[in-house]
Amino acid sequence: MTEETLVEKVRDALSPSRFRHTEGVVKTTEALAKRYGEDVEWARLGAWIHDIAREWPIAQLEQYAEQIEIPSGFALIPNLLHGPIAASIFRDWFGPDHTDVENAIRFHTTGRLAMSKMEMILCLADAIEPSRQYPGVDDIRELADRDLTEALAASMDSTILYLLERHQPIFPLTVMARNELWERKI
Ligand code: DGI
Ligand code: FE
Ligand code: FE
Ligand code: FE
Repeated sequence: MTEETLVEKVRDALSPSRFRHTEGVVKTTEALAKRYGEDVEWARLGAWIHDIAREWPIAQLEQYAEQIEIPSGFALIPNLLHGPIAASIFRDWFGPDHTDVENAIRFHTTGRLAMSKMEMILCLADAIEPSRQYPGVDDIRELADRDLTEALAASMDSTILYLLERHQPIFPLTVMARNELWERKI
């Protein structure tokens, strides 16, 4: 599948505002891939597809999730399912030989332990693309240009804070990823 075809499929799947978010993620992913020496073309494809299932109704997410392998715990928080589902769609469309991009899509919401550069780039780009607005985002954008690990650790702090303030469940893998990223810095 070409990038052009993928973009049209993503446009069909998303509201205009989430499509704009995705365009921002593609731009930011490309900049980070160049900055940190990752494959720009594959990173862009991962960014285009990362939220393709984001607006599916919960019933559709859960039905699809039954057909594929879902990392443990993801099914408890429906908001986390769109990553693994998008990863599975990516594999269907682009084949089984791009597991690094596939995992970047799969774990873009949560992060995980021992993240690859590709995984870190997509996860961070999702959090800092130009249309994202939350307290501290500009500091994280600045950090992103200097230090990928520290920027991602800071963005996970911000996600965890956001969830705490709303009394939402916090996915343990995100906490483990966040701890490990800060440890890498010490
Ligand atoms: O898909 P996006 O909106 O671009 O962003 P995302 O994939 O990072 O996050 C999707 C949603 O999942 C967002 O509303 C925040 C939420 N989320 C992320 N991590 C956790 C979480 N929700 C819970 N309950 N627990 C988490 O650890
Ligand atoms: Fe997402
Ligand atoms: Fe995210
Ligand atoms: Fe996103």
